[in-house]
Amino acid sequence: MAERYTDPMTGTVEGTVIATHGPLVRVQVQGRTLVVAARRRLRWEGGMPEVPRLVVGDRVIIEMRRGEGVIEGVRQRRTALYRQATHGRRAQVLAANVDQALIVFACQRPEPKRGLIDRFLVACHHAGIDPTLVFNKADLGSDAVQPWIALYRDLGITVMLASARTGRGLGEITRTLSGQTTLFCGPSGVGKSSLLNAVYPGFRLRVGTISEATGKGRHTTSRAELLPLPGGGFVVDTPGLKEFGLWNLTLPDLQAAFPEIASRAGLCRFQDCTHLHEPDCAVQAAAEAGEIDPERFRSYRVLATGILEADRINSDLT
Ligand SMILES: Nc1nc2c(ncn2[C@@H]2O[C@H](COP(=O)(O)OP(=O)(O)O)[C@@H](O)[C@H]2O)c(=O)[nH]1
Ligand SMILES: [Mg+2]
Ligand SMILES: [Zn+2]
Repeated sequence: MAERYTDPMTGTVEGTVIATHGPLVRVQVQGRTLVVAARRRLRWEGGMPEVPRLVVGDRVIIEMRRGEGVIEGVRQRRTALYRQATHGRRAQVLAANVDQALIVFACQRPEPKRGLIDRFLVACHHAGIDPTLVFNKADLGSDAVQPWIALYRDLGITVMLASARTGRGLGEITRTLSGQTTLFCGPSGVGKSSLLNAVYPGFRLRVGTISEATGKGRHTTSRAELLPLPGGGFVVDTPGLKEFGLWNLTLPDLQAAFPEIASRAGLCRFQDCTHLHEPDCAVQAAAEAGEIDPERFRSYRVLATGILEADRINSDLT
């Protein structure tokens, strides 16, 4: 069985955690799935992480003994996707080593919201994963989003038009997913499951269900799983990912996620300018002159105000 893949020098195999079930862990090893236990004391390469629990996407080293595998070590995580725990302020790690996110919106229905698009883009930047914007349902018309496509491309973001119905853009999506670990995110009803089914008919994901958005019902724990792709790579499938990624976001983090703001910040009078109300602010001047897109600047102001508000509440509490 799995001995075929064992490194003859060390007696170990390396794989990717695709699901966790209490003490047992499902691991993908070179196209096959093993269910193995983990040692109680794992060897965390590069030091113990803040949350020393195995999550999907972790690269693990499995010791093979008489056909039984036990996870003994974990490679250092390249990226970690955080989600604010429902109760308290502790963060949960949802998935490790995610390479990229496909941020899916519909061209028209449900109506794409610029504030939400920018929120996802900030979350990706903060998590260190590459975003790609996908506008689906192009078969119903894409005129409304054409100016946005130009805008986001100018900001250096890859933007695709797609239709799960007509097949438009599916080749491009397949190539983008190949060999990568990809998070599909976006509001419910935009066609994420439909796109995945169209690209990989074997998935047979349920279409038109809202459980992922509400997080209610069976999936209250919102534990993530990785779906292995036929040609290598994974798709992160998790219910309730709407709020992902803004954990621990500081104002400088936020500003860094807006290239059109970061590139002008050096020209403001104050080095720690929030670009919300200060005099001689190069960013506000550029926005007034129409050099920064008004909706983008609005997204920035909403998120920045939220961060400053939370800081103020925290400092009042301490
Ligand atoms: N016209 C059109 N409808 C689509 C397309 N993709 C998905 N839909 C429909 O949109 C609804 C929501 O799709 P679903 O895949 O469940 O969205 P999800 O919530 O993002 O996973 C379903 O009724 C789909 O049939 C598309 O490209 N064109
Ligand atoms: Mg779905
Ligand atoms: Zn400023």
